[in-house]
Amino acid sequence: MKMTFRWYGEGNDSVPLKYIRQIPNCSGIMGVLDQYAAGEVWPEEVIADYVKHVNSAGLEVEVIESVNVHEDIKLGLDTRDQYIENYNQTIRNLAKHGIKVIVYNFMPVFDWLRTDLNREIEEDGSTSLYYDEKELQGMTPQELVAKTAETSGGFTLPGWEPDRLAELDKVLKQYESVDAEQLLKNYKYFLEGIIPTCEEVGIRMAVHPDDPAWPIFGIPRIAHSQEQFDRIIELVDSPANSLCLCTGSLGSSPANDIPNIIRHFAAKDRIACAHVRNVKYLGERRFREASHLSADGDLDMFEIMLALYENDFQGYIRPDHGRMIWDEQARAGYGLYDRALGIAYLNGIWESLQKMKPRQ
Ligand SMILES: [Mn+2]
Repeated sequence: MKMTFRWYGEGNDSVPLKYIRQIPNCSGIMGVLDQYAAGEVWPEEVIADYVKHVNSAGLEVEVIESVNVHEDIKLGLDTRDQYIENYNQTIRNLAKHGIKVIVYNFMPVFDWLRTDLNREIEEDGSTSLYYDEKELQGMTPQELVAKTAETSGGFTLPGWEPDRLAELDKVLKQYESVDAEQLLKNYKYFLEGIIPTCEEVGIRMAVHPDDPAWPIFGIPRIAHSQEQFDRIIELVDSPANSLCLCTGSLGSSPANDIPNIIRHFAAKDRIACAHVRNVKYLGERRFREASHLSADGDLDMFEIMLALYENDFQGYIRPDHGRMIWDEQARAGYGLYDRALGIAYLNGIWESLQKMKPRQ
């Protein structure tokens, strides 16, 4: 495995590349050019400069997270063909500069979603991201967008790009006629349009699971269980059509057995990258994020790393959302300290596995 760290770009991240380079075993970043709206082509010269800049800090950038999918593609509108062609051009441009994996998601309207970005954890005074379905039910989508923006501390949030939510009322209306089966058909059309390009240039697409792992506001979601991912990888049967196995997103539902899901898809070589973090259940569809340590949450991080190790996982891995600790001011979930602790911990598990349990 290759250990990496999510980074939002110069001037857009509280963590400098220099600090990331100093985290033990961290060889690269999962990067993004978020100045481009969904549907726009990422210009080759801008990608070239970006990769050069990251490389000059002693880090690789072989994973991009994310290239957002235009809403018209998810809705299956006539305009989708142009957006798919633009996506293909971005894939080609990224491949020319060493990118191997593109993370994306196929969640309609909203990406990941929480009801509180700064929930205090009483035991230790840190804060973390928090979700309560009951609170969500008392809010309109518009109210949730407003609250998320107000409490983000001035940082832009991935998946909450202004362009994505600018036409919220209109887009919500458009989805009234799209059910889960139609969404899956639109998804197939998208994959059929881009996977041949990926195969040609050596890029693997990695779909991120829905977060949380169930439909919200009555909008369909189709990527949050083993069965659903089986359907997705069969839409176009190619290693280029792979998963970003996010333990915390899938793990928001106790119904998902994460180590088993990893074993299932790793054996098929369909995990291109992994986000590894923990989650703490507080009740029915109510959870908060925890430190990476198994004992602090409800996921067994040893079993998760073991499942990757036993399947000789060669992909990219990164810690995921951390708590905000030591008075750090950063983008919610994406401070330096707790994610660096997460890496140190995952490194420790991996080293123990290597020394104690040689692969058969
Ligand atoms: Mn994730």
